[in-house]
Amino acid sequence: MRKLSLFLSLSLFSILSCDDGDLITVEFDFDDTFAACGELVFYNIKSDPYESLSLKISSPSITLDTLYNVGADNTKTITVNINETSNPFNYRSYNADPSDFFCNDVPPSGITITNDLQSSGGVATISSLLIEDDNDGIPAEVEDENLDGDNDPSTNPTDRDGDGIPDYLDDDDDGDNVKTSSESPNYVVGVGFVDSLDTDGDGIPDYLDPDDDGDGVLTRDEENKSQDQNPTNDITYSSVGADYLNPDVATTVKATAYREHTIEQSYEVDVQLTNIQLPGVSQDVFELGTLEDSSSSKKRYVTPEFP
Ligand SMILES: [Ca+2]
Ligand SMILES: [Ca+2]
Ligand SMILES: [Ca+2]
Ligand SMILES: [Ca+2]
Repeated sequence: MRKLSLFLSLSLFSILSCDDGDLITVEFDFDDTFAACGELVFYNIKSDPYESLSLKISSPSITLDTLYNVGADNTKTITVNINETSNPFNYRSYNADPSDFFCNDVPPSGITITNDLQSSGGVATISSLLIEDDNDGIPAEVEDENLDGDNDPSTNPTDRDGDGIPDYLDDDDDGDNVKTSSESPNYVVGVGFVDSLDTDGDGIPDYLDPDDDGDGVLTRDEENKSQDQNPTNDITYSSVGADYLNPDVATTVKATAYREHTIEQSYEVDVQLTNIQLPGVSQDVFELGTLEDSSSSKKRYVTPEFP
């Protein structure tokens, strides 16, 4: 939890005193995540005591989907002018838990606002960042050979199977139609790769080896039983297992396509307030925090063009 602080003048609150003349510090103890609802309210609530910070944005052009619609660099920044009519920012205190106060058409009974301060101005800067990952168990920075030395997997990206999807987003890194997560790369955070599966013992781990059993037939072309771009269900000898891991079965039934790839998307939306003007408050920069909302996790699906 990060503590958010406002400097309030003695004329408004007489809670703490300090040596800086007429300024005092009040710590609100709000969490560094906030919620969203409607079109569009951001709010951060806390208990003990019951308080909220909220920013309403009344612009049809600004919705959560707008904020997720990032540019080619996976970022977006929007600024909103805070005012007392269409885009109000409020600090409120309550006599009871305000959890149901926001996002309800019918205001809950039994909750009374005991103090309501509204900013007469200021600017809200909303910053969006999209982070994508293949969720294959290997961290993005480990999947990139970093040939350009900038530690950014997205620049000059490594693409070892040449399917057009960089390895850090590719859930089938060797393009053999067996997902990396099913090829036992065995990456342990803080340790590295531990006994990555290498079926044919050629020094190339299965997740990067297009011919896992070393029988001369590409794994993706060991489609002997069902031609469904899935070598894991082609089993001639049940006592041995899948043909792509059995060097004694070397029959070529060519794959005709890549499998669909899934790319996980995570949107981070941060709101920073500058020059807010609550009565008696003087604070240049104020972090509302990071949005916590189920809509910020998405997926996209890509099926690379087959060679
Ligand atoms: Ca990968
Ligand atoms: Ca694979
Ligand atoms: Ca191998
Ligand atoms: Ca093979």
